[in-house]
Amino acid sequence: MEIAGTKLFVKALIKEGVDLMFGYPGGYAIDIFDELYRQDEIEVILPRHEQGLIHAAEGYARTTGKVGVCLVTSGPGATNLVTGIADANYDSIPLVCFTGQVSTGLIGNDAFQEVDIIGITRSICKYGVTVRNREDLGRIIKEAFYIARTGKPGPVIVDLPKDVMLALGGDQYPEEVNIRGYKPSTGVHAGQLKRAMKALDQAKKPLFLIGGGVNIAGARTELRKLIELTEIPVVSTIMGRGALPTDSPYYVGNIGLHGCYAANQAISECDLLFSIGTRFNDRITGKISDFAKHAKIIHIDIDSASISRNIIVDIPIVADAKEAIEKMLLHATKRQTNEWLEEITTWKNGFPLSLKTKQDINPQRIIEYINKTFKEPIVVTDVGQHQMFTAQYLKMTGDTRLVTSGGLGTMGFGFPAAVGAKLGNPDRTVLCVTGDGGFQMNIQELATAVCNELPIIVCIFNNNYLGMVRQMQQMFYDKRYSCTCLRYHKSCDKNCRDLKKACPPYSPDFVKLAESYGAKGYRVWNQDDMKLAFEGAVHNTKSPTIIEFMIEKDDLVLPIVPAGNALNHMVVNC
Ligand SMILES: Cc1ncc(C[n+]2csc(CCOP(=O)(O)OP(=O)(O)O)c2C)c(N)n1
Repeated sequence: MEIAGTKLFVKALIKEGVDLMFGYPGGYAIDIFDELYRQDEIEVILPRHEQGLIHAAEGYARTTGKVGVCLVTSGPGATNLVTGIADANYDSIPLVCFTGQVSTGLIGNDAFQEVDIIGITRSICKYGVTVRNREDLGRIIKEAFYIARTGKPGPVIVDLPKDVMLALGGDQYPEEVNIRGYKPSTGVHAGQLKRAMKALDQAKKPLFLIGGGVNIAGARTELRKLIELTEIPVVSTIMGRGALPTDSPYYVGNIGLHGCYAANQAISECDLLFSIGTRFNDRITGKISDFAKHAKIIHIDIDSASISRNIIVDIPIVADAKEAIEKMLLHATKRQTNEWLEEITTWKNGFPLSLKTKQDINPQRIIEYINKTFKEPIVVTDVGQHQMFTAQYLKMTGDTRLVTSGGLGTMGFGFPAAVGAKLGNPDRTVLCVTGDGGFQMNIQELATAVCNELPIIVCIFNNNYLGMVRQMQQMFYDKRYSCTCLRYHKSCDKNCRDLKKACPPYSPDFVKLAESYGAKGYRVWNQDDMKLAFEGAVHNTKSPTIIEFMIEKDDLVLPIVPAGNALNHMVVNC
């Protein structure tokens, strides 16, 4: 039987198990939306901006393990996805993004709303293709889902010209894929694993470094077993947080630019670094020549291209983290790590994480309240100081999740990603920790959250500044606060260096703004307000609650490794 491309599209999505997707229509996607209108199996969520849409798809994918599906129109609809595509690519998030396109005969003609989205995104996605013939449609969609979710997951873009979608063709959707040149590796090289385990046995100061790959592979249980068995200490990247509970006696902390003292010190002093599922990006290595300089390095990663790219390793193993850890469990033995653990404890006790602030209400207290109140929440952050505070203080036990833009560091990610996370996890508490800057980047998604009755608790850390950049200016640019004050008015002194000056309030008023969308809003100045606001939020089960925390304007995220320095050259106090 011959059916239109649009009909095959819907059939394909159903076959792929898609029950929820994110869409924003337009002239070159209208026929597909028309087809989606006629069916009941796939729910289509309408965010208010395509950037919000793709971050929502990311939040959904990051918290459900399913592929996030986007459908937008051509031209501006497609270009509005670009930041999210890059974001998903860096953090290895499986997405299939369908973009409308002008008819094949018009491609290359500078037609209305035509952009070469495949060309634009070539360097920031796992795979991208324009479907030029109706007969290729089913195969390409099948391949797109397969590529997005296998190997190192990532975003795939499928560009759908209007005439292809309207053309009639076969109704078959393939059952299997066979892609020449794409064979995601499976299996673990036994010889390499043996070498790695031998090195682990010989080390006096062994250390595991856990990256996001462990969480993506769903290898938490296996990792937890491995650490209990070996008693080897663990440091993590932010993306690897939660793989081991933060209250485990073997968990040291995050490493990197804003890593904790003991973790950065442990990297610098260990004699064997066993890293799993991280690509050693510059934010975690600091000065490369000094990174783990006393250590033999073992690296397990699913992506062969990330091995020895930034850090030259001694024993490379290309493998899925879960499979590799399962194999390690067969050979692992308890290690004598007491002395090494004691050394680490001395660093931990000597330089615990703390925030020097006199204010009653501050980031640390807020996160501690969250730790105390919510059982295994999903905490989604935006990007900035609040993100680092969350990464430092959030307790991760059980299935608590931290969802954050790790690789690209995308402001505006947090709130829409929380929308996607809540849609994918209706029964779990979803909190979004964001800044007054970042929240304003995708504030329009309040409408999406209200319309879909999503009771997300949004905690805005309002310091009136683009705090993370302001911190760098304060510490390293002699307090020249160029373009970081969100209260700046054209009548202001351009050279103002007074962070705490009493200035007229900025706009918007977040409480009124929440109310204008049909959400709830609270402003919090002290701990009593905080308690009331959170209690109110818990009872508000049909719409988001915005809690605006009025925090200090000059708080600093410490420690910090100043640019170009080795990890053990941290500024701990200011
Ligand atoms: C899209 C985007 N633009 C700019 C930046 C650079 N940047 C990183 S953090 C930050 C400040 C964030 O300010 P805010 O959202 O208020 O959070 P805070 O740091 O104050 O907690 C900026 C501008 C970025 N990461 N992403």
